[in-house]
Formats: sequence, structure tokens, C-alpha cells
Amino acid sequence: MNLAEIYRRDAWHMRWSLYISFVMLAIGGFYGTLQALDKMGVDLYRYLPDPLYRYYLGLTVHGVTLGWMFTVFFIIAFLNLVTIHGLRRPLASPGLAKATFGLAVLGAVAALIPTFTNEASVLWTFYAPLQAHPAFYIGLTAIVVATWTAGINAYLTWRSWKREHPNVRTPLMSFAALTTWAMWALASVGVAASMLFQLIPWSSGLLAQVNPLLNRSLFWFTGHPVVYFWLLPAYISWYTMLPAQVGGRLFSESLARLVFLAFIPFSIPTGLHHMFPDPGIPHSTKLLHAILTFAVVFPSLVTAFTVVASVEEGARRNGGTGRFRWILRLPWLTNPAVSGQLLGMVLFATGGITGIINASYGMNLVVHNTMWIPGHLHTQVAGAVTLTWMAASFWLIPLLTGKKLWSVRLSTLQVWTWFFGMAIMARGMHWMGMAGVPRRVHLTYAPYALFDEWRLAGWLVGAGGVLLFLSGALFLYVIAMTVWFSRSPAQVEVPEAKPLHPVERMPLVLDRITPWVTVTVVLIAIAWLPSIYRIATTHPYVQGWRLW
Ligand code: HAS
Ligand code: CU
Repeated sequence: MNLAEIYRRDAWHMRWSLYISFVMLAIGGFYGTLQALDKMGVDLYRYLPDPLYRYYLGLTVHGVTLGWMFTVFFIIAFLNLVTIHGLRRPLASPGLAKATFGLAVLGAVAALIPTFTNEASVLWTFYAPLQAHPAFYIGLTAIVVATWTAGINAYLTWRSWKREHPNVRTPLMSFAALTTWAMWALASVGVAASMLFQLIPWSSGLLAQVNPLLNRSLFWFTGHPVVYFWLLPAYISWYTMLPAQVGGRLFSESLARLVFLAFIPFSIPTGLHHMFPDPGIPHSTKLLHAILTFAVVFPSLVTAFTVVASVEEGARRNGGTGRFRWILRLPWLTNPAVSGQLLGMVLFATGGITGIINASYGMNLVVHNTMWIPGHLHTQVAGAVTLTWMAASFWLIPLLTGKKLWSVRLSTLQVWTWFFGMAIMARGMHWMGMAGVPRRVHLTYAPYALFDEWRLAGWLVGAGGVLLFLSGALFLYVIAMTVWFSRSPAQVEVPEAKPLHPVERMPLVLDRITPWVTVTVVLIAIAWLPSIYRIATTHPYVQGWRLW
């Protein structure tokens, strides 16, 4: 089978996964806009029909559709493509790919029905003792299982490739996809355990009580590394595609491999940085997680260096000069598939700084549970990751449909407006957080809200939110017009960067995942098991609550 035939066979499920992820982006984005306006004292919720007129229903839809669905559908499609392209072969099991897709769709439907019917306003973190309808937990579990079946398919594909190429290094693209799946396989154990042994039996009436602190700990066991499950597909684009898209080469393939591999051990033993103020966990354990969080910053710092160096090389090959003037040589206004990624990186650099602030044990007490945290997360997953995926969609959709992108100019306008919208909104959110505004609160109805004092910050959030709404609509418009009305055939290929220096010899450990998984298991045992055991055996179990 040649590559074109391979794509044709697997294109439909990748294409539909992308379409569904865009629908989730639309649903989640709609509620996001209402939340942003609420921060400037404008309550548009009340124009919605009951029961959609409920803040926590909307906030749950926002977090669940964007955090668990837009992301997962996009990641499955993108990592499938990267695996296929990297190994130049079809997925090992077409049946498993179909099953993955079907399971994810059923899971999304099962989780969203109770959410929209006001049976599951438990937010994206579904902390017990808030109790949702069992279908909500079962649906989200099905989505997690779908990620596992997708990962297994990638592994089987690699295994059959390896049998034919026993002495060849795994190509970087598919190697990066495999490290992402390996990290996620370990990371998702926490939320899976919580779903299977706590939340599903408890919400179905089989268990009377649940341990809230255990539930929170298992959530954050997965909840921190899930952010790297979102990020690494963007990194795959920055490392293995972007250099080629700017006419350059990857600065160092060995460093790239080290970065992807480092995320396996360091992603998971860090989750307690979401629970610094929680009671009942020894300070020493929290401190260990804080230190390991600084370890997981390291691969991103390396990325800042490696990816920018690769981009600079491309700009200089295209005639860029000077210490900084080469930056102007980059196609900021002519190639949205590139500028979306570059703008995403700029946002990511700011979110990296706020992440380091969050991770600093003492400073976390100032920002925890304030609007600062949504400020941080929007620059990261909604800024860097989403912008990179939007940029990638401008070649992915043409590749998978065979139709030329509808409009380069509109797509360029789209990535810039998303960038400014997110920058403005996040600025306001950080500012509100500093002023002590709590997160997850319907401010228009909060008796203590000081809209006069927070006026400018709140207006930035609202204005940024409106700009994002317009930009999101523009994105969907460009994609829909490409799919439905574009008549010219697309001439796109998957961009694939070559290394700057041909790699002749490389330590074997940079082409193996198992040793890294082994280290991870040891680190998890040290950083998580004692506190999970202690919490499970000494903390109170309580009944479910429904506050809405
Ligand atoms: Fe975070 C909370 C710490 C990264 C997402 N984070 C969250 C939540 C989310 C989230 C969703 O320690 C809220 C969850 C909730 O609902 O409660 N985060 C970090 C740290 C990092 C980090 C240390 N976060 C992410 C990423 C996310 C994400 C990535 C999504 C994709 N985060 C925290 C902490 C909390 C937290 C605490 C809990 C706070 C609390 O109290 O609740 C690091 O991984 C960040 C490292 C990144 C860098 C940046 C490197 C820069 C690069 C770009 C270079 C390019 C440039 C421009 C400069 C060090 C690679 C180039 C321009 C050209 C012209 C070429
Ligand atoms: Cu985290």
C-alpha cells in the first residue's frame, strides 16, 4: 500500500474524529463566552431556556466538552496520523480503530446527556462528594478506554513495523507518539481506578459512601499528566513538523527524544501541586511533588531552546539576518499553519512562567482557587495547544478530504484573533486572581462581587471572551467551507522535519521506552503510594451530595 492508499483507508475515522472535536470546541466555546461575560457583570445565561440557564451546568459542559472531548477526539486522530506517517504503514487493526471511534462517540453521548439534563453539574474535575448520574462517569470512562484502545493500536502498528525493521531506529514522529501513549497509559490509571472502584458503584447505589480525599488524589494522579497528554501532540507538531514548515531543520533529534521521554517519569509524581492546601497529606510529600514539578519544567525549557533554534535556522535559510530581525522572516501573515503555532508558543511561554509560580509551594497559597488559575490554564491548553491544533487543521483537513483550504487570509485572521483574544482574556483573569476573585463562581450573583474595583480586569476577560467567540466561529466557518464548498484539489503532504545534523549514533536508551517506564513506576511508588494508602485507610467516607 502506498501512503495515499493508507490515508484513504484510515481517513474516515481520523476525519470524523476531527469533526467531532470541532463540534465539542463549538459547544464548550459557547458556554465559555457566557462565563467570560459574567466576569464583567453581564449575565447572558438568563436568556437560555431552563435548565440550560444554570451556571454550573454550563461550567461543566465547558470543562467536559473541552478538557475531555475536544482534546481526546483531536489527539486520537492526530496521533493515528503521526503513527501512520512516521512508520509509512496503515494502522495494525482497522477493527480496533473503528471500535475506538465508536466507543469514544458513545462515551461522549452518555456523558453529555446527563450533563445537559442537569444531572451532572460536577465540573470537569468531578470531585466527590458531588454526585452525578452514573451515565456521566460511565461515559467518561468509555472515553478513557477509547484512548487505551487507540494507544494499543499504535503499539501493535509499531510492533509489526519493528519485526520488519529489527535494527532500525523508530522514526522520531512515531516514537514521539508512542512516548505520549506510554505516559498516558500510566497516568490514566488514577482516574480509571477512581471511576471503577469509587464513582461508578457509588453513583449507581452499590456503594453507600465514598472517600472524597481519595477521589481527589486519584483525580490529580491523572489530572496533572493529562495536561501533557494535551501538550505532547502540540510538541510533536513543533518538533517534527514546524521546522520543515519554515524551511529549516530540527536542531537536535537526540534532544527531541530526550524531551519526549522525560515526560514519562516526570509527569505523574507531581499531581499534588493541585492539592497544596488540602488537609491530611504530609508537607514532605507535597514538597516532593513540588520539586518533581520543577523537574517536569525542564523538558519544556529545553523545548524553548530547541524549537526556537530550529525555527531560527529556517528563517536564516530564507534570508533572515540580525540578532532578532530573522523573526520577521517567518511567515506570520502568509502561512496560518505556521503562525498559529508560533503565536501558540508565545502564549505558552507566559503560561510556563505562571505554571512555575503555581508550583512554588508558598506562592501557590496566594493564587490557589482564584481566577489566576483559569488565566494560567487558558494560555496553556486553550492557547498554546488549541492554537497549534487549529494551525495543524489547516493542512490536516485538506489532507484528509483532498480539498484545498478555503481561505488563507481568513485562517490567518483567525489565528491572530485567537491569540489576541486569549492574551487579553488571560491577562484579565490573572489580574482578577491577584485581586482575590475566586474561580468557579457565578459572579453576577455573588453578593461580595466588587465589580467597581475589578472593572478593567473584568472587562478584559469579557472582551477577550467575545473576541475568542468570533475567532472560534471563524475557525469553524473556514473548516466548514473547506469541507463543503472547496472545489480545488488540495496539494498537501504531512510536513516532516529532517535533523540539522544527520544522526549516526545515538544512545540506545533514546530509542527505548521500557527503561523509562520502569523508572516511572518506581517514582510513582515513592511519590504516590504511601499517601494514597494513608488517605484510603484513615480519611472519612461520606454520602453523595447534590448541590444543584
Ligand atoms: Fe498547569 C493548574 C503548574 C503546564 C494546564 N494547569 C493547571 C490547570 C490546568 C493546567 C488545566 O503547580 C487547572 C486545573 C484545575 O481545574 O484546577 N502547569 C504547571 C507547570 C507547568 C504547567 C509547572 N498546565 C501546563 C500545561 C497545561 C496546563 C502545559 C495544559 C496544556 N498548573 C500548575 C500548577 C497548577 C496548575 C501548580 C495548580 C494550581 C492550583 O493551585 O490549582 C509546566 O509544565 C510549564 C512549563 C512550560 C514552560 C514554557 C516553555 C516555553 C516554550 C515556548 C518558547 C517559545 C517562545 C516564542 C519563547 C517552561 C516551549 C518563540 C517565538 C518565536 C518568534 C520563534
Ligand atoms: Cu498540574
